[in-house]
This record gives sequence, C-alpha cells and structure tokens, in this order.
Amino acid sequence: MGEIGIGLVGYKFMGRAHSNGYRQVSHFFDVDPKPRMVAIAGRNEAAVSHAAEQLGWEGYETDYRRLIERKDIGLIDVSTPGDSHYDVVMAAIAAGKHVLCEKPLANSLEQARVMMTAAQVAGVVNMINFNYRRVPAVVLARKLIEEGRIGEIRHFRAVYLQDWILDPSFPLVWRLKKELAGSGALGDIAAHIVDLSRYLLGDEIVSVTGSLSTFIKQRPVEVTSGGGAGLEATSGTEYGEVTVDDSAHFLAKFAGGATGTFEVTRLAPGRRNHNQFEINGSKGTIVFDLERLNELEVYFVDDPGDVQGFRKILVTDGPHPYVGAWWPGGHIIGWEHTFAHVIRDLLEGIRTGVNPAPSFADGYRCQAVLDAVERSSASGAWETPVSV
Ligand code: SOE
Repeated sequence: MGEIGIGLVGYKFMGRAHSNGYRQVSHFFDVDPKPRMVAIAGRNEAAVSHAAEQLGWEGYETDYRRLIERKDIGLIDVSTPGDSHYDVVMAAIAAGKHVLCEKPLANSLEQARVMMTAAQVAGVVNMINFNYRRVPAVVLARKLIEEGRIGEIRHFRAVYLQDWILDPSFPLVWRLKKELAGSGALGDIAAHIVDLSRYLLGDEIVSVTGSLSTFIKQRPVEVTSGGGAGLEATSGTEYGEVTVDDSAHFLAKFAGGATGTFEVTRLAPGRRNHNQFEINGSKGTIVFDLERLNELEVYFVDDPGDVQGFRKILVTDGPHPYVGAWWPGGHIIGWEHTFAHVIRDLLEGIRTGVNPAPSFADGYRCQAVLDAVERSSASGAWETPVSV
C-alpha cells in the first residue's frame, strides 16, 4: 500500500501526543501503509502554523473541512474538545476517510450512536483512542484473565485520580464547561477505566449507581491558554460557573456477575495521573498503576505457601507485545509510546480491512455507561446502560 496521508485536527495536548505517535511509529514498527504527516488543522493560523513546524507536519489548514477535502489525506485524526467530535467525524466519514477519534467519542449518547452507525455503514476503519489498552502490562493482564490464571472474576476496582484543578484560582478552561467537554472527570477519565473494565473482563456493564460532584463551583474566566491541554492556563478576575463534575463515584454490575467499583476525581492532591485497577478472581489478583506502567503486580493463590505474595513483573521483555519494537528488556517505555501502539494497530487495520479495537462501537458502549451514571446521579437509583 505504501503510504497514507494523515490529517490531524487539533494541535494542543492530544494533538502533540498523536503527532509524536505518527512521527515515531514507522521508525520502530514495520507498518504498511506508512503515515505521511500531510497537514494539521486549527483555527488560529499563528498557533497552528507554529505547531505544524514544531510537530513535523508538511503543512496546515485553518479549516478542518479543507483538510477533509484534500485528496492526499486518507485518515482524519480528531484530537479536539468533545463538542467538535461529531461534526468533524461525520464530515470525515462522508468523505470516505478512515477516522481515529479521541475519547470520549461524543458529548452525548445519541451523537455517539449516529457516529458509530455512520462509520459502519460507510465501511471506513474507525478507532477511538483508549490508548491504555495498548500498555504492554495491560495487555498482559488481559492475557492472564483470558487464560484463567486468576480464575472466575469477581471484582473490578479502579480509580483514576488527578489534581490539576485543585487550585481554586485555576481558570474556567474548556474541560470545565459542559457545552464544550460534555462532562468533567466522568467523560474525561472515567471513560478510560470503564473502557479498561470492558477490555480486561471481556464483559459488559449492565447496571450502575453513582453520583457526580462539583466542589469548586466558580472559577476565574480564562484570560489566556497555556499548552492548551486545559491543564494549564492563566486567569482573570471575572468568575464563571463550572458546569461539569469534579468527581464521579459509581458501582457497577457486569453481565457475568462481577462487581465494579469506579472512582475518578481531579481533586486528589499529589495524584498527577493515578490510573490504577485491581482485579480479584477466585484464584488470584492483578494490580496495575499507570504511574508505574512498565510493571504488573500479580498474586496467585496456587503459589506454594513459602512464596505466597504479590509478584511484580517488569513487562519489558520480548514475549510481550510492542516492547520488542523499542528497546531490550528493562529499558522502559512511557505514556507516549501507547499512542504509537494505537497508530500501529490502526495502520494494520487499514491494511487488512479488519477494524481494530477499540472501535466506535466500543466508544458507544462506553458512552452508554457514562450516560447511565449521569442518569443515576440525577435519579439516585440503579440505571441500565442503553444498548444499541
Ligand atoms: C486529562 O485528564 C488527560 O489528558 C485525559 O484527557 C487523557 O485522556 C489522559 O490520558 C490523561 O489525562
């Protein structure tokens, strides 16, 4: 196949992480087609032209529709705030482009359903960037579960804790506005642990009960924006309403009978990006912590009594996926490598015509759980995620 032109929409935090993935992937993996970084799009010409230069794009556009019209682009990557996902993705699908979209898929369940259906009908390869599925240690966790090494799964327990808006003077960035972000910690980081639970257990959440909380209800209106991650900015003196959740806590029941416990917050002092899960089975336990992403902790009931205890596996040696493409055992990888892994599998899906997971259907299933949590927070009752 040779090469495929990439058009990236968005040049801030996720745009930088995705750009790094496109730059790296063909230097470490044998990919066909190879990605050609044709153009990056953003509305601010000064900013996007600088980003094109700094991030390694051949050119730039100030209107995503021109990017989508280009005949030298076959894949559109959507790395913008959630309120634009629907319009950009639907335009890309209509133009017959393959699509990689950042999570959460959309700002509403209905939009997510329409996007999923459109991609399936059009037959374009579609992926959502739940990149933590491509941490080698997480892949190992799923392998152990699939092989029955920890027996019947009874409990999935996960937290995703951050502290980037702990300071009340942190301004009202786009992630704190419902009309732009759709929700707060729920859609931003609970989306990740909900997706991980589906991926690891190979099971669906059939019922949830939970609550959303907002502790800092007013914030200074943003004067200027920093790297645009929405994780740093400067603020003025005028105040505005925070219209999303700072935290979400919910219980879940899986179809197979396992229980789920989920907690996310952006107000946990000292927790920079603490995504941790623990899975208890009838024969063992698995523990993963993103801030130590090269390691997986396991406990097997059947270990001989004199060596009973948690083992810490350094998941950097050859038999594990992806790692062999980078460095020898013990030469650890980082958060940014997971984006190259996603892109490697996306390019393989384009070559084979087999849509890689997580697809928009996975994005929809995740969105349905988030929607049920929001309904439960309002009703105070257990709620069922909508099926397609
Ligand atoms: C901010 O919470 C954020 O950048 C998320 O949007 C990403 O999905 C996560 O990987 C890191 O934190």
